Amino acid sequence: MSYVDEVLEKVVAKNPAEPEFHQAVKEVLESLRVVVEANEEKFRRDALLERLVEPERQIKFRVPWVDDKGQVHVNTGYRVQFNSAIGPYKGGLRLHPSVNLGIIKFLGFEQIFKNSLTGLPIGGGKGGSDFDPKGKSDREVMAFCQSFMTELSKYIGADEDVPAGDIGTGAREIGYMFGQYKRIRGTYEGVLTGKGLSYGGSLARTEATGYGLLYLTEELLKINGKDINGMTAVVSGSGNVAIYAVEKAQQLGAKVVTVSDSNGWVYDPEGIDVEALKEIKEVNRARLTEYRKYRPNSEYHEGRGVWSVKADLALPCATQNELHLEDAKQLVANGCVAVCEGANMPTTLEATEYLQANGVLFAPGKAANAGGVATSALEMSQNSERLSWSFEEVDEKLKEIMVNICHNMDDAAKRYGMEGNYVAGANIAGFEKVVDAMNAQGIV
Ligand code: NDP
Ligand code: 2IT
Repeated sequence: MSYVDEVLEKVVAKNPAEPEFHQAVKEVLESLRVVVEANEEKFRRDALLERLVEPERQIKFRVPWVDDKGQVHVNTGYRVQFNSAIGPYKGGLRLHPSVNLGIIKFLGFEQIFKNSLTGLPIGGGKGGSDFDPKGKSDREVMAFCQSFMTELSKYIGADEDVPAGDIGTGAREIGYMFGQYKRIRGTYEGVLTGKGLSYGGSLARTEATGYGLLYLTEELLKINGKDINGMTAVVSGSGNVAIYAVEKAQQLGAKVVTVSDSNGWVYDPEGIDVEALKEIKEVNRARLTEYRKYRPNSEYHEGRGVWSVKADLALPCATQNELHLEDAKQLVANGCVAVCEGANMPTTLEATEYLQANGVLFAPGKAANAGGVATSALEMSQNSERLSWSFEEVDEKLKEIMVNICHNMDDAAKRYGMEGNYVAGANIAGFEKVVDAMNAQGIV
């Protein structure tokens, strides 16, 4: 049996009931086959792939907190410190009822290669909890965040592990967590990114993932002889990534006609009103049903449906496995030319294969959404030098990083005879640097 198949079997046997983790590992290892085969003897002897798929450390802890009525709740907290070969662990914290160890491991595994692709010195990690911030008062969210950080603070630090936002974790949660870390550890340090501007945050971090997605998309279209200006786009999600993806897509001349949340989706034939979206989601923390009050000519539909709308460009920006084979077929039938992932692993393996087989340009999340973590690393740099850069300076660096990622994944795919396969290109380019660092540091 080939080394890749052997390790894939072991991962499934050793980590039962973690389908998302299996999926992420399968996608990466399958596309690394050529690289692994070229080094099979050495990699096997060094158990390189076994070390790559086994987190360096997994922390799981109890998070008790009291609601506004005096009732105690218990959630589970996680931090998976996956790989520190190229830098301190770096990656977000997801707060969503669906969170379990397998979800955090898939996200942490993806983060290793994503962080490597940024070219910045950050290792891979991820954390979170099955806590649901939706419908909670600010005080309840604070109570949860303080309890969560009381335990997490034992394992993180500016040079050890630097968490940030993800689904359900935004500026409010990062603020409460930062305050509690400082109070417990007594140090004022860049232990979290995505901080507010008044206490060490970076300009452009809020916009970074969505903007970065569009910088990469624009470049990808350009190297394939296409222009984003004038295209119609469908976006899923209506959170941090989706909002700034819509904003930048519009700035680049595309018309975005959809957004969604977990209850339903909006179709606005005149183009999404991004200021209305910000007010609904960032200020009022409301549902998308509110959108029609701002734009009476738009439609609201319950359930899923974004991928059924005719568009040149599809940008999934909500969550994992939200774009299925049937959706991919509809996109292709409607003449879609590119799918670029703002979320982590939003496209199923079958849908990805179908899109690629039908000539759709497909940029995987670990490349396309790397702008968020890249700008987090820029926030770390600013914290280290105790300076703040201007919006333009950060945005310019972000753009340069995304354009580089685009070319690096394109070049890596070409080097291995897989031109146009950006999944393989991103995985190979990310893997090469991590493996080089792992080899240099011995068996650890
Ligand atoms: P937010 O919490 O700000 O927004 C998430 C959005 O996705 C909401 O509209 C939410 O709807 C929707 N959503 C979440 N879970 C589901 C679900 N199970 N089914 C349907 N819709 C869902 O998160 P972000 O925008 O930060 O994150 C979105 C994606 O981008 C995630 O995959 C995240 O891992 C990834 N990402 C985020 C980065 C960042 O910097 N924030 C960086 C790189 C990737 P609802 O409000 O109804 O739950
Ligand atoms: O998935 C991701 O890259 C993030 N949620 C951002 C991580 C970070 O450390 O900024």
